[in-house]
Amino acid sequence: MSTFAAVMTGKGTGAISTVAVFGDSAEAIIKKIFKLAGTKPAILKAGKILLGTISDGCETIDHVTIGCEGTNNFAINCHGNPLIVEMIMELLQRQGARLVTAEELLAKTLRAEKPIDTIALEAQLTQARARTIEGAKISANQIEGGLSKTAREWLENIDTKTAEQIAAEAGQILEASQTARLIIFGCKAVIAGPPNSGKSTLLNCLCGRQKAIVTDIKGTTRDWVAARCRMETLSVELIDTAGLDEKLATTPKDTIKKAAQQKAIQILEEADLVLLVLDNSETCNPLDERLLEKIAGKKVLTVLNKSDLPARFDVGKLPEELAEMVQISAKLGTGIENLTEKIRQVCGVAGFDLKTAVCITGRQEGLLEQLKAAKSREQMVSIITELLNGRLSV
Ligand SMILES: Nc1nc2c(ncn2[C@@H]2O[C@H](COP(=O)(O)OP(=O)(O)OP(=O)(O)O)[C@@H](O)[C@H]2O)c(=O)[nH]1
Ligand SMILES: [Mg+2]
Repeated sequence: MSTFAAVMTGKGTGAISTVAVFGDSAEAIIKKIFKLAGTKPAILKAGKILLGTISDGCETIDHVTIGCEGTNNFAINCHGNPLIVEMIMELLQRQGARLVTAEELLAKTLRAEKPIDTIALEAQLTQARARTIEGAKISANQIEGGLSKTAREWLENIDTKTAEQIAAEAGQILEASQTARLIIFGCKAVIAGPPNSGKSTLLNCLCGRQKAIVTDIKGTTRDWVAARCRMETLSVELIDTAGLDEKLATTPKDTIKKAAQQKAIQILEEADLVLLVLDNSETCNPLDERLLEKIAGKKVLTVLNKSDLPARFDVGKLPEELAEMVQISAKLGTGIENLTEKIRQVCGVAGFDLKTAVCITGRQEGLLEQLKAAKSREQMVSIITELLNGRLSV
């Protein structure tokens, strides 16, 4: 093993940043670049926190504390200016440390502490990136239980279980994983619909501030506007898009409106959930063909807005796939609690058991897909072994 260094704190300016140094020569490198405050030489004993300076030759880079976390395992806590962090990283590199990502370094330290399977390692790393506490819990539950336990049980019982049984269990895990991923990594909800239906008003209402411009002019929103909000266990990135109207998309000369239309359609492709906002006070809510095409097969919730105005829209005309509906007035803020509850239901997160075995990385999902299709026991053993001991993908 060689020596590795990584910035463990987030990008940008903060009060402090932490740089981890781990590996064979970590102690030797720290001894070269760190000078203890006072006159005594530094004794880098595990469990100690030392105050001093990091220097490049006779030039002081920063006043820091060094956490001696274990043998050849140190945390340099420096000031949070990215320029200072960059100088320390460059110095460490010149001293022979290999610069890696925080995840890679964490994986190396965890593996050095005790033998750990790849699923458990991926779960520990994902835990740090979860957007909600519940998401962090789902990840934590995969370490000893969850997918890690299921995979070990599959191997133990490989002679008694049929390929069909394992395929069915893998299928269930893959299905639950879709919901788990929304809780762990958050949900991208695109607000779409015809012009003037109240999409921007809804965005502002859900995120609690005037983020998007609202006017009574059709085609107000051009570029998309995004805001993040919490709906209990769900962290939702809301994206307000330009009102979709086939006429606007084909208007000659109006390049900006055309571009806005294209962007809105493109954003729909990335949506985990589509909030289709319609105007209850209009007899006609034109449903753009491109919109219907893009939302086919997606989670869709129809939001019938402007419920404070007399009802003119005949909801019976809507196609079957848009029947899941909730009525609100984004302007008055009525029906919003019901809407957020419906969003959680449509996403399947309401009542989700955090102990369920799930995949939390693309690597795991890919292997479970292969397992579903595996025919022989040898194939199944090889896939499950890869699942437990393969290369890390986080
Ligand atoms: N009465 C009533 N008016 C609303 C409601 N929601 C939005 N409006 C009004 O409808 C008009 C259009 O609202 P926007 O939020 O800009 O609509 P939009 O869908 O974003 O429009 P585009 O960006 O042009 O596609 C504004 O005058 C809003 O004040 C509502 O619940 N009730
Ligand atoms: Mg708008």
